[in-house]
Amino acid sequence: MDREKEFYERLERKGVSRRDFMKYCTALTAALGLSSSFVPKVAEVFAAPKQRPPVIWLHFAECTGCSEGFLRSAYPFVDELVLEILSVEYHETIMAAAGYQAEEQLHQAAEKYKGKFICVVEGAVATKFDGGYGKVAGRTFLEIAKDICPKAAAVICLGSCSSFGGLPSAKPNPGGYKSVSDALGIKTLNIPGCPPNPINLVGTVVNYLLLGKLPELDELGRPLFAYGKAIHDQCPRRAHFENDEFVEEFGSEEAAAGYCLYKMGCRGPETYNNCPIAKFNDGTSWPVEAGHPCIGCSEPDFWDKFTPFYEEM
Ligand code: FSX
Ligand code: SF4
Ligand code: F3S
Repeated sequence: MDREKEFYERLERKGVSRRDFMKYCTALTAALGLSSSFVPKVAEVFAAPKQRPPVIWLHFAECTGCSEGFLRSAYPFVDELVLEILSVEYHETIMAAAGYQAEEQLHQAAEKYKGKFICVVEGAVATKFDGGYGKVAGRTFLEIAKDICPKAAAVICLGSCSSFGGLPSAKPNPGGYKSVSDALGIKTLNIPGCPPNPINLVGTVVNYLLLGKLPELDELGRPLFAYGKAIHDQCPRRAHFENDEFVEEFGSEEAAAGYCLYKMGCRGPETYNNCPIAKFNDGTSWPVEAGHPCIGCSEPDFWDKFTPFYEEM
């Protein structure tokens, strides 16, 4: 109870009321496809966590946009997530340790929590020339991935690069970059997007803590709660041009249809993600709402498959 009290006091100091927090938990519960009776339990995962799963967070070939997006997630604040809900043992971007000390931490954590830790991976793995296109501390990404990933209880690929190869694997791909799953021949849970929405990682972790298992996945390893529907099927621009009132406002069906970004090359009909519902930057907006067509950043083969971006499909 004390812990819970402290949690709410901390939130309050950050300008977040209990009411705002409960609103967030309600949205997260709905996003996870759980009934509203789960809302107090979801809140409890944040406020009074019973266990803190150890996490080793690896970085390979990427732009670190995935961590950037995650570090900017408002709820839970990243310090809550790192210190209270998860126990992040190794994360190159945010850990204080560097050099030899950091390496030691990685090896010790992988041994100490063998079979128990969650391995979060950002970035693709170079496979040609013995993995020579990417190294950390003198070891190739491939060596590190082969060493750490099989020791984890689960491997979560955060972002399109680790999930599907993403930008580093775009043609001509001289380093032979591949997804973690293809490079190692293992199954991974994939949270694609360039960058992915942090709420989908939070949802996956909450699902794990709440129900003791990872969420249900599609055939590409993506949690169905987030990637079960096409962008186009949730897009307000579509709702608008199919909406009589909107057609009336625009004067004709044709003019209303012009509001849709399909002719500007929108890949919404081929892209599975929850951007229209979850949105980014604390639910402020998402690409199509901001006036830019979806470029299919969370789909396999994103880049080669969808370029040139502004050509109609
Ligand atoms: Fe890739 Fe993430 Fe795009 Fe960047 O770590 S999915 S290039 S947002 O940073 O991996
Ligand atoms: Fe579909 Fe894109 Fe048009 Fe939205 S803007 S309705 S996602 S094609
Ligand atoms: Fe990416 Fe399309 Fe969403 S470009 S962020 S999947 S709207």
